[in-house]
Amino acid sequence: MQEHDNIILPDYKEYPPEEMKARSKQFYDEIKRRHTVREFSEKPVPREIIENCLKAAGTAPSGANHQPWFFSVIGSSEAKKEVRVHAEKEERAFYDDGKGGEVWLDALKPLGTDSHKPYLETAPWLIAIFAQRKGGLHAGEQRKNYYVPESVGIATGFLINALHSSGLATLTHTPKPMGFLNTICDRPKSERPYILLVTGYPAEGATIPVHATIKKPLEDIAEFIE
Ligand code: IYR
Repeated sequence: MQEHDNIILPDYKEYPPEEMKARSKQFYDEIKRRHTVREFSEKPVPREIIENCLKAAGTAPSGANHQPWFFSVIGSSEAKKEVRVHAEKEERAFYDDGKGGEVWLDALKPLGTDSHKPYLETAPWLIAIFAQRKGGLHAGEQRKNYYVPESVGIATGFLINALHSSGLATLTHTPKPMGFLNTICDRPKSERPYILLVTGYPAEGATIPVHATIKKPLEDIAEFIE
């Protein structure tokens, strides 16, 4: 077996059970206020906030700790417009030219989405999240990465949580295919565009679909085998 070093678990905090109950409830109350938003304000968001949220995302667990993610943060009007033009082209094929298929489009009806994606230009930041098939822990390495979709999914969850906690709204957008993001962001072919995360302040009077407010109750999503 290869040599490895350990250190004492740093920064762990144990709380009394009563405090744990209160903290877990507080976290739930906070995260259940998160809703996907499709109407964004143009109000600028300081880059430092996004940087902190990305640092939080970067602490996520990952296969072999290779951290197989890359975040291209798009803030210029020109680049956002380019993203919108390409995304709407794919969305027109999906919604209007039959690519989505009847069953899928039917499932989306309660959301009321269509091929128009004005928020791709309105929101101050678009975060293109890439999944790296190759990389390793250190810059410049080309080692194989492991559990890539799982790892990037977890990091994306951390990022959404961090943005929400900071007071920002998000939208997980996934135009298909998203290869145009590699070109716009100048990322190599070995990186797969994973999600385009739109973030900013919600527009004044922003609405959400009633459908999105329905969350499955605990007994439908979990069981305890005791
Ligand atoms: N990417 C399209 C379609 C879409 C697909 C699913 I699954 C959604 O939950 C929402 C939308 C769009 O963004 O409109």
